[in-house]
Amino acid sequence: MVQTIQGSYHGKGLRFGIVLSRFNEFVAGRLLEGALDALRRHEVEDSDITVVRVPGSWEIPLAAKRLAESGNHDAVLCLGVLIRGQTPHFDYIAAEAAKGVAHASMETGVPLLFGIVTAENLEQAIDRAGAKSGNKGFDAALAGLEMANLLRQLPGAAG
Ligand code: DLZ
Repeated sequence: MVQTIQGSYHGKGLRFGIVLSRFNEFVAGRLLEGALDALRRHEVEDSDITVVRVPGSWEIPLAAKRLAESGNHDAVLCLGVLIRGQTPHFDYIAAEAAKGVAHASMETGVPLLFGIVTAENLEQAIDRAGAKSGNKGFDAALAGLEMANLLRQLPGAAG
């Protein structure tokens, strides 16, 4: 008999951190709305959600790591919007943000979810923040719920 372990989407009693980049705030704000909508629909209490705002996506990993290290969050959602411009900035920031979030998650053992939109232009970014292509904030929150519940069942879980 195959044993399959997977996380549910139950949110009651779970505590979430959200790190939100202020850059491209018009779109980033929609990611936050999407994430909060998903968490609330799954019975996460507002009092169990902490939102931390940082200047840009470059700063997300450090703030997310601090939240993860605090031991006060079952998962941390990393939300930001990177739009390719005329300079190589985009590639540097996107690569380091992705690496940084992955690293911090592995180091702390806390699920850090990658909800940073990387888009070629504003239209693509808007599409991924609640228009044509879903909402990456909502998706990150669902993944966070699932991972938080999954980790409770895997070896090494506290309690
Ligand atoms: C500088 C910069 C640029 C050009 N573009 C973006 C972007 O599209 N999305 C984003 O989240 N942040 C951007 N930033 C800001 C950097 O992430 C960072 O905040 C600054 O370089 C200061 O360290």
